[in-house]
Amino acid sequence: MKLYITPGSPYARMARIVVLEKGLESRVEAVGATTRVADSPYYGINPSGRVPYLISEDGVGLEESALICAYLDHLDGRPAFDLPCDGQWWKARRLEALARSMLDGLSVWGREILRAENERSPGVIQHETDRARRMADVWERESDHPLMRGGLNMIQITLACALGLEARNPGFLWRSRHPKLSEWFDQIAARPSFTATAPPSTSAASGAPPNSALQGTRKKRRAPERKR
Ligand SMILES: N[C@@H](CCC(=O)N[C@@H](CS)C(=O)NCC(=O)O)C(=O)O
Repeated sequence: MKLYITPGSPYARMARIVVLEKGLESRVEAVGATTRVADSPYYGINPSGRVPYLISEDGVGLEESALICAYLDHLDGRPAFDLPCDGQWWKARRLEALARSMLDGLSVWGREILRAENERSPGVIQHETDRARRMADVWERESDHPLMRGGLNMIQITLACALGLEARNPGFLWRSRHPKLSEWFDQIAARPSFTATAPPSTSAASGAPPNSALQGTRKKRRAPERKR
């Protein structure tokens, strides 16, 4: 099987983590894809141009991190990361949706700061900065949930890949006001599958909200957090 990835993609990281956690390294080859450029040869493989993308054992291409993770997790007939099917199912799906929501917002923010400086939208960056802060508040409360403390599952993988974007976005400073979440993240980030897939940091891009946007609302905002 071939798994198309980029090193900085949190969605591809989810699939890479499942590969490592399930011991599938010998069956899944990670292949670097060139995304977000005109005429990339990768579009001939995956027309959407997104990663992750898995060419499955029977040669069928799969898109979407959740689907790819589930496919890989089920290969041995003993899925480990599925959410519980009992009375906990809706609660688990709710948490998974919250984690996905945070990840999606952070990805929009990350994409924005990778643009050339004169093409970045201060409004988008501010909006995503605020969303990320609110979502970190939610997770500070939810990180005690038994599903977040028990065995590794898709909720935990999704949230940890979202929080791991601190390496890609210097403006994503969530730790100091979220000590429980920070402790939760450090534990999960120490797993070998997480350290092996840690995203490269981007020092060139500034993830901080533009000054003008901060100044316009300064009275309502708390001081920006410092990264530990
Ligand atoms: N919903 C998709 C999102 C995948 C996604 O947006 N991947 C980004 C990288 S983080 C991408 O490939 N972007 C390339 C593009 O937009 O052309 C998933 O869960 O797999």
